[in-house]
Formats: sequence, C-alpha cells, structure tokens
Amino acid sequence: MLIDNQERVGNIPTTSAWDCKRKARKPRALIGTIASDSHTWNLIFIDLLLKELGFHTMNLGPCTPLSLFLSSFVNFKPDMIIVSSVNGHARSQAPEIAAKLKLIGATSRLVAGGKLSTGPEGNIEIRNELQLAGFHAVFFTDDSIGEFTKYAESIKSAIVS
Ligand code: B12
Repeated sequence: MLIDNQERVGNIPTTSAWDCKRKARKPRALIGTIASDSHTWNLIFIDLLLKELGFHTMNLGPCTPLSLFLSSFVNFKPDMIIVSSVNGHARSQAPEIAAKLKLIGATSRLVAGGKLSTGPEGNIEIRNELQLAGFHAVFFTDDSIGEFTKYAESIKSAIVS
C-alpha cells in the first residue's frame, strides 16, 4: 500500500500502524534525463534494473522537460530521482534540475549517472560540480551499475525495514 505524503507529514499514525504501512510499501524511483538528451535505452535499462530490485518506477522518457520532473516529483513522491544522461551535456544541464527540485522542497535522494561528459578526463570535476549543485550521488565509471545497485538497495532497506 502506498503512503500518501500528507499522511506522512500531517496526520502521523500510531507506531504500529506506521511500521506496518512502511513495511508494506515499495520504494519509488523517478527516472528521467536532461532536456537535450534523446537517448532512450539508458532510461529503459535503469528502469528495468530498479524494477528488478523491487522499486516502483516512473520513467519520464527522453528529452525530459524540467517541468515534467517537477510535476512528477509532486505527484509520484519518489524516494529517489535518477537523471540518466549519455549525450555528454549533463554537466551544463543537470544542475538546473537539482536547483529547481530544491526550490520546490524535494528531499528525495538525487542521483546522476551515464556518460556525463564527452570524455573521461573531466569526470571527477563533473562529479564535484554536480554534488555541489545538489546531487547526492554521481555514477560514471565502468562499474557504476554495481555501485548504483548497492546504493539503490541501501535506499530500499532504509524504507522497508
Ligand atoms: C543509439 C544511439 C543514438 C540514437 C539514440 C536512439 C534512442 N532512441 O535511444 C540516436 C541516433 C538518436 C543518437 C543521437 C545522438 N547521439 Co548517440 N548513441 C547511441 C549509441 C550508439 C548507443 C546508446 C544506447 O542505446 N546504448 C544502450 C544503453 C543501455 O547503454 P548506455 O546508454 O550506454 O547506458 C549505460 C551506461 O551509460 C550506464 N548508465 C546510463 N545511465 C545511467 C544512470 C545511472 C544512475 C547509472 C549508475 C548508470 C547509467 O548504464 C547503462 C547500461 O550499461 C551510443 C554509443 C554507444 N555504443 O554507447 C551513442 C552515443 C551515446 N551518442 C552520442 C552522441 C554524441 C550523439 C549525438 C550528439 C550525435 C549527433 N551529433 O547528433 C546525438 C544526440 C542526440 C541528443 N539530442 O541527445 C555519443 C555521446 C558522447 C559522449 N557522451 O561523450 C555516444 C557515446 C557515441 C560516441 N561514442 O560518440 N544516438
């Protein structure tokens, strides 16, 4: 059963009812990309991976408008938001997503991953920039899927246990 945000913040249930509902719900993940990126299979890959890990997912598709990220955050109330991008423009376009989500009070874990730049040399700088912009985790290495899987599992266990 999904827990409505209103119920979480406003009308706090008794401990036993709360525990029961928390154990019952799946973690939610919102998946999208920067507005210029038309690549699709990266999004589908992350979507399927998270479904396999037990997440309830919403895939916003390629060239995700920023406004769709914001409205979907409000409606879907994700525990984690993933910005997956491979066209090399995440460095310049992903920070705005973090900034606008912060403005509307989003507290979800915010993650970026994929081919974030046009070469491997700037990746450390890009990770630092994106973390400064508000991303909690940035994945770009060859073993990023393994690291990301562990990260997602830690979010899931914080919610369901
Ligand atoms: C298919 C493809 C296209 C298709 C996309 C069709 C579609 N509907 O998806 C088309 C022809 C439209 C296209 C266009 C372009 N493309 Co293209 N494309 C590819 C290609 C060949 C395969 C991408 C793919 O589908 N891979 C399959 C998926 C499953 O893998 P993936 O995307 O790599 O994602 C993996 C990882 O990146 C990672 N990952 C992704 N997201 C995340 C998120 C997290 C959190 C984590 C942990 C991991 C992760 O995990 C995934 C699975 O391993 C790649 C080259 C390649 N072999 O990778 C180039 C590539 C991505 N394209 C590239 C470029 C430059 C372009 C264009 C700019 C070309 C141009 N001049 O027009 C345009 C950009 C269009 C745009 N506006 O974004 C470059 C990007 C360069 C960079 N980042 O340095 C690549 C790498 C080709 C290259 N070597 O130069 N492309």
